[in-house]
Amino acid sequence: MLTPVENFPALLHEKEQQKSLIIADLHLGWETNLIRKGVHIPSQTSKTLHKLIQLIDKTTPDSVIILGDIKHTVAKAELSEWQDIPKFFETLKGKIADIQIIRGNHDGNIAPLLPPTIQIHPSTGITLNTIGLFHGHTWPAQKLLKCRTLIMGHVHPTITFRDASGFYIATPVWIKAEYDNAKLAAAFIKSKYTKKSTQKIKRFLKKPKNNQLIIMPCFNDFLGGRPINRKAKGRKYVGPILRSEVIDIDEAEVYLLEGTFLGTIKQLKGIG
Ligand SMILES: [Mn+2]
Repeated sequence: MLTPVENFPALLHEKEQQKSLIIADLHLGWETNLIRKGVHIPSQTSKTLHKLIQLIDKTTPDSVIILGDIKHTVAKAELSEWQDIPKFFETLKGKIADIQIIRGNHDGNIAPLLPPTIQIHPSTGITLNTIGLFHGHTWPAQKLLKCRTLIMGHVHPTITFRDASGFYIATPVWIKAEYDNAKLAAAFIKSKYTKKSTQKIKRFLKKPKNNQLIIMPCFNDFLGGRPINRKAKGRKYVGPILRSEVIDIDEAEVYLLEGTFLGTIKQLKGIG
């Protein structure tokens, strides 16, 4: 069973008494990027940690799985990240033993910052029963094609509203889209053609199935996102799955973190 945790950008997966908490896009250390621009904001890492601990206390999971972008700076680790990130995970480890990380595009050199007991998986993802978990900036691994549900981060979806007096409100949202498994397999073959993988994938092409893709809201409260209802003309969606047009993004459903269904992306376009 897969359920969103009310008022949190998190999913809880339960099977045979095993509970896994799934979150995405921590972007720890984003504040340091502003220092170069002359803006000094005290580290916000402890607030993100506090929120995660609150969430763990509420849901009592056996494991935590983070779908990438633990840190914010892409290639190397900034000095403050060398202090903040190890501290973050040492505290988290005291709360929960099983912590698993799927690498995001911001997670170059993340390993030395983490306690050795934390498992690091490639960005192409892992499977959890019938669910596939990956970051989203690259194609998922071939084994994820057989999953009924795919869950990714990377996009940081938000929705913006503008009222009559010109005020803007932006809020993080969930996106749930249906996709045809056969179309996804076809796009996968086109993107990374190898004879070996094609043989194995061909059976997916014969069995079109309606599966679902869930795009997770960003866990970090302070970071903005991409307003999905304000896509500028000519600007492409992020990540190869959304760009492949396997997913009819206009028909994707949008939900607030407290659970309210807002409408499809097509219906929400133009209100921001
Ligand atoms: Mn990312």
